[in-house]
Amino acid sequence: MARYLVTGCAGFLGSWISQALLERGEIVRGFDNFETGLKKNLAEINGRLDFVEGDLRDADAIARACEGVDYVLHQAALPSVPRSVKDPRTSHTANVDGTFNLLEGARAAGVKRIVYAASSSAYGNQPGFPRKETMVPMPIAPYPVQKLAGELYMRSYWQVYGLETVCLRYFNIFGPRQVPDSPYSGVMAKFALLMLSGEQPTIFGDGEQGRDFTYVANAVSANLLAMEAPAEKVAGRVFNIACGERHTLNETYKILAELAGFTQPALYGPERTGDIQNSLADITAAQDAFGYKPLIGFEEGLRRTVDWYKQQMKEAVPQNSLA
Ligand code: UD2
Repeated sequence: MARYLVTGCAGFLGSWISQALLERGEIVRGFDNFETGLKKNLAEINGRLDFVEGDLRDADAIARACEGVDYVLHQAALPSVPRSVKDPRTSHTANVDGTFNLLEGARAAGVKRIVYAASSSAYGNQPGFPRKETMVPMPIAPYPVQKLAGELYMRSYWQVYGLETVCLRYFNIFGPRQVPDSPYSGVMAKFALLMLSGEQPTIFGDGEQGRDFTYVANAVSANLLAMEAPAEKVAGRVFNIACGERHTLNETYKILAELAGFTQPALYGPERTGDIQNSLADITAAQDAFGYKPLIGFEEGLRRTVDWYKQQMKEAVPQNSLA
C-alpha cells in the first residue's frame, strides 16, 4: 500500500489534504512545525495521522520523514506577499531552503512523486488574461520569487533525477481553516472574521483589483488527481488551479457582507506594496492532463466559508458564559 507524506499538515490546505487521504483509507504521515499551522486543525484526524513535528529548514528532520514514503504533497510554506516584503529572509529560508531540503530528502528516500503547492503570484502584473502556464513568469515580491524557485527546483529534480514532480499554481485559495486573525491573513478569511465581529474591513486600493478566488475543496481535489495521473501527462509540469473567473474585491465585499449580515461600507486605504492588480486563470491544462474541474463555485464557497467562521465563533464562547 502506498504511503503519503503531507508537509504543512496542520495548515489550511495541508490539513484538508491529509483528511481527504485518510478518508480514502490511505496511510498518511504529516509534517509541521506549527509556525503557522494550528493544532486544532489536526483534531479531526488525531490518532489516524502519523504526525511528525519538525521544520523543513532542518534537512535531517525532513529526510527522516521522507523514509518509506511514496508520494509527497508539499503544502508547507510561509505564505503571504506582505510578510515576504517585510521579512524576506525568514520566508526565503522556509520556502526555498525548505523545499530544497524536501527534494533532497525525497530523492534519498526514493519517493516516487511530489505534488508542490505553487502560486499564481508567479505571473506578476504582466498583460495577458487569462493566465496560461506557457507565459513567462514575472514575479514581483519575494514570496512569488520563492515559490517560483521551488517550481524550478521541482522541474530540475524530474529532469535530472527522474523524481516525478507536479506543480500546482494555486489561485487565491479560501475556505474553512484559513487563519483569519493574522496581519498576513488572506483577504477572504480576514474580511469574514471582521464582518462577523462587527468591525469594518479595509480595502487596499480602489477595490477594483480582481482575483480568481478558489474554494479549498477544488485545490484538494486537484492534489489528489495530480498525484494519481500518469507520469507522462504531469511529471515536470506546472498547472493552474483556479475556477477560471475573476471577481473584484468590491464585489466580493458585497457578497460577504450580505452573508455575514454586515451593513457597513468598506474603508479604503493605500494600495499594498507588491500587490497584483488582476488575476484570472486558464484551467484547461489541468482539465486536459488530469480531469481537474472546480467542484464548488465562488458564491457557494463564500457561503460555506462564512457559515464555518460563524460556527467557530459560536464554539469559541466559553461554556460558562451567559452570552
Ligand atoms: C497571493 C497569490 C495567491 C497565494 C497568496 C499566498 C496573487 C494573485 N495571488 O495572494 O495565489 O499564493 O499570495 O499568500 O498573487 N487586501 C485588502 N485588505 C486586506 C487584505 C488584503 O484589500 O485587509 C487585498 C490585497 O491588497 C489584495 C487582495 O486583497 O489586492 C488579496 O490579498 P491576499 O493577501 O488575500 O492575497 P494575494 O492576492 O496577495
